[in-house]
Amino acid sequence: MERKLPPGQEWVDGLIPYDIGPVPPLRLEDFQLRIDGEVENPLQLTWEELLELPQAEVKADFHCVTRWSVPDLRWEGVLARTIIELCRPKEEVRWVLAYGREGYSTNVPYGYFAQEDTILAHKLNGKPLPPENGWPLRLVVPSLYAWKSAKYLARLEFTREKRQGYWEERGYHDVGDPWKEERRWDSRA
Ligand SMILES: Nc1nc2c(c(=O)[nH]1)N[C@H]1C(S)=C(S)[C@@H](COP(=O)(O)O)O[C@H]1N2
Ligand SMILES: [Mo]
Repeated sequence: MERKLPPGQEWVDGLIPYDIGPVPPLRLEDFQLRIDGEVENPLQLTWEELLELPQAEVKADFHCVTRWSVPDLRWEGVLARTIIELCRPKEEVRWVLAYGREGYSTNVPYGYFAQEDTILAHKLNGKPLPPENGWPLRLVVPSLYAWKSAKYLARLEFTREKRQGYWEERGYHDVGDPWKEERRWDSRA
């Protein structure tokens, strides 16, 4: 079977960690995931509560804007669609801001967040997420470049207005679809 590679990408064997800065330590008993913004039912989930939600598995390729792609990563966790059912975003919601506990943020168009393969992952290839890949929880949006997959996930904020995250403020694309090569805001497909 031939595997499709987005334009301008090359296959590599494994993830190459990228971090904007040091990540504060965390004890699982102190873990909190805030889900707020324009939603009918804001949530604050503990680690135990997260694990009690329906669990799912997603197999997907991972595409970094720096031109490497990793095939067939197996993520396990809670689907974004499960989170959407629980928090019930309002009709006007167009964006989801994902925040890491070290201060990272990224804006994800709601339509991509709501894809069936978007997952809040706590396992990678059958093992707990390695520290450098976002332990204990990361967002994975396989349909977008990897900078949209916020590691060390601490909060999801649903908004109607666009607010940019860390890389978007520095010129990267608000959408970031690898099949359209939406690398920087001024990129041409
Ligand atoms: N919290 C957080 N998430 C992040 C980043 C970051 O610096 N902090 N870097 C992003 C970038 S630029 C990429 S390419 C991927 C890399 O994922 P990896 O470190 O698991 O390979 O994580 C994304 N998510
Ligand atoms: Mo990246």
